[in-house]
Amino acid sequence: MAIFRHEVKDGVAAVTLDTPGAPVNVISRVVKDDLYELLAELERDAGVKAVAFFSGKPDNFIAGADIEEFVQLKSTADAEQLSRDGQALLDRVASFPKPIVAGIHGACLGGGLEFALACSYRVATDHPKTQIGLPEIQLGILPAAGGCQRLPRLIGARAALDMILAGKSERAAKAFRLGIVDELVPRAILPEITIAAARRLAQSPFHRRHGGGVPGLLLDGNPLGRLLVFRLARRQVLSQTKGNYPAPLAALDAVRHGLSHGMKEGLKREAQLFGQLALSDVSRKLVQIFFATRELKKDPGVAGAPPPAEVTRLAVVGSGFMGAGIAGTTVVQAGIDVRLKDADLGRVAKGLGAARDIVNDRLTRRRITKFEHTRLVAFLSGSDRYTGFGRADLVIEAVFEELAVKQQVLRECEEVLPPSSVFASNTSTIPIARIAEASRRPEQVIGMHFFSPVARMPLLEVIPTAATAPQTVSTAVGFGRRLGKTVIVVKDAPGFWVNRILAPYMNEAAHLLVTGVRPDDIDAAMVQFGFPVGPITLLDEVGIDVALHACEVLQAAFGERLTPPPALAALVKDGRLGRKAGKGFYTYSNGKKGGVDPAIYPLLGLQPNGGIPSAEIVQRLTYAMLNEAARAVAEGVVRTPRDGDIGAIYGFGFPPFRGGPLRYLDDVGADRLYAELQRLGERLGPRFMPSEAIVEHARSRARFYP
Ligand code: 3H9
Repeated sequence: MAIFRHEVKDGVAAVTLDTPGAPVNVISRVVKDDLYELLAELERDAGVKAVAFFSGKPDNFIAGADIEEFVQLKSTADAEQLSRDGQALLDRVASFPKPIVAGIHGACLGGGLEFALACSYRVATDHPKTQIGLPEIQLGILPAAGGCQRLPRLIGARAALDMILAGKSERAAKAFRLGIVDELVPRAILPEITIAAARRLAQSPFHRRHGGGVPGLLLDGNPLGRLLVFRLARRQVLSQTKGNYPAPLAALDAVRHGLSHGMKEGLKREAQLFGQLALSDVSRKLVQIFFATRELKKDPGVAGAPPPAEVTRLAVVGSGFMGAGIAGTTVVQAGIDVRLKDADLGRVAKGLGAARDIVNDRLTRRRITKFEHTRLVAFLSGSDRYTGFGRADLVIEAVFEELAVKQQVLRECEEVLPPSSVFASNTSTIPIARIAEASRRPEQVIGMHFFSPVARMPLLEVIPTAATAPQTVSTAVGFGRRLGKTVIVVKDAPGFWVNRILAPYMNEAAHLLVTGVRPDDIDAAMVQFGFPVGPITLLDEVGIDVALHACEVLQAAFGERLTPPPALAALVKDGRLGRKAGKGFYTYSNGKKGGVDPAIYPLLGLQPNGGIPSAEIVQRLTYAMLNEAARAVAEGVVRTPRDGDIGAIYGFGFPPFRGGPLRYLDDVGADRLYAELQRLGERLGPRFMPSEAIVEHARSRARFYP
């Protein structure tokens, strides 16, 4: 079957790209070859005066260059050539003697947008599925089929750098405002308007409007303004990436070089830089994450599971921060009825308000229309009784973290739920099997551990017990995915995966604190390592009381190595619970975090000292985590190292460019880790002693990723 098909009508060739058997269109070698052939044919055909270009995929225009091809690149020269080939093809498109108009609906990303930029004109649908962007930076590369040259020329350097360096995609309306898209239309009339534009351009090629707006013109128009734009962008990149990601700096270089030395030189620089980046360790790691995430999207969570049961109505017990977050996220993402229950109507009202805030936020960000907002809000309802639970396919409890309370809720739910429905607990500390002991149908009981804030955190841990039925697993996994979460299925063991490996890391941060290392020094070291926030800030965000409770649970399960330093309890006793209390390790004023609060020192009974080198902070914290991670993998807490790495990246922001803790462990080397842990253990205590798993890995020279 052909990749391209076309028909000519009244001088316009309407071309459709539809890669047979593929879920999305990507620009692969075959697509490139066929496009050359097609263009030659259209050029020869005197009956063709203009071209209108569409995708045959329902919600995808072109998802970019084929990422599968990057993995096979063996040398920087090959990679540079791949970029040059892409640039040559798009040169052909840009200099085609007849106008080419792109009719865009769905994702138009990376090489897909670069193709559209090479066209003479772009019409896009105003549909939410139409997302336009250059996400290459997220793969550790840069737009290398002319994107670093054409986008700034179209919309100005400032706006182009905003898009390229963030790697974020934009809605079509924003792309229209920026000047990337020339016309914004409802989906139903995309073909007509695109064809009409092609016909118009064939008669008169002058149509352009300049993008970038007034600030764009002022800044881009003169060399001094441009210098300022680049200087600011560089500063911002360095402050965000701490120099850990080479791609944004390379993209800056490619854009700047092109604007200073002309398109031809810019393209050359772009290709050279792509050559270096595509083979870099950082890019390889980020591409591995792309593939791992994609595999997880298709993984039912348990081998041979029946398809998930359909969830058309969710019930949530407990309308606190988590319960409300789950309710609001469900409404926004899945658009189904959600019933929220709590002990009294005051709490229910508060929870419904918080859930509604999540829907409101979508409206404020213009992700939904006012009409959709009204429709979604109507899905939310609440009660202080179990009314409405009789029709719930899934109930998620997010009540107080106490076994007896949770078991009581489970019993009450089972009185009213239909026989087929699934009961899930959002506990982070209680074994699911213990909760299920109160159930009459434990095969339908499971853990669904969301992270806070639910609307923003991308990970969900699903925790079956030995008694959980496979379909209960696939239902929980499928539902989590509908909420837009990346889902890992983990073992019902204390702390599950994320908190289990986070605990020794946080604990070690606390040990450093109580020896007088400054909180901001600890945070700065870990942010420089690549975490989005440091562990002490994280303690303040999570709540020092919550973190301490989680540590105590793990200490009860695993003993001494996870014992938190006793001094932390003094902070909790003082009501110093973190951001939510307006005071923690740091000061907070009007919701804004300030500096370290000196009041913590007398509470901890110490004076800050000169501290220790940041390399040592990093080593102690990360090695404590790696030791525990290896142990948990050996115990089967995660099904694969892939799940473990993705869980750590999406669960608490383990630096993606390091590939996750297990890939990082492979990079450090089990033998080196073993030796260093022994050294730390002798100096700092048995909590550092290498786990059996590390001993075994070091002995057999095993790797998590062979
Ligand atoms: C680039 O363009 C570089 C150029 O500047 C220059 C080069 C010289 N390649 O996510 P989904 C697959 S870099 C290969 O489940 P959704 C995906 O793996 C590229 N495969 O669907 C999956 O396969 P499978 C810049 C790709 O609706 C299937 O399509 N572009 C690619 O949730 C469905 O994907 C990007 O970084 C690709 N480029 O989301 C965009 N894209 O079914 C990356 C998708 O076998 N892609 N696949 O598992 C995305 O962000 C999302 O896939 C998209 C659709 C939003 C498009």
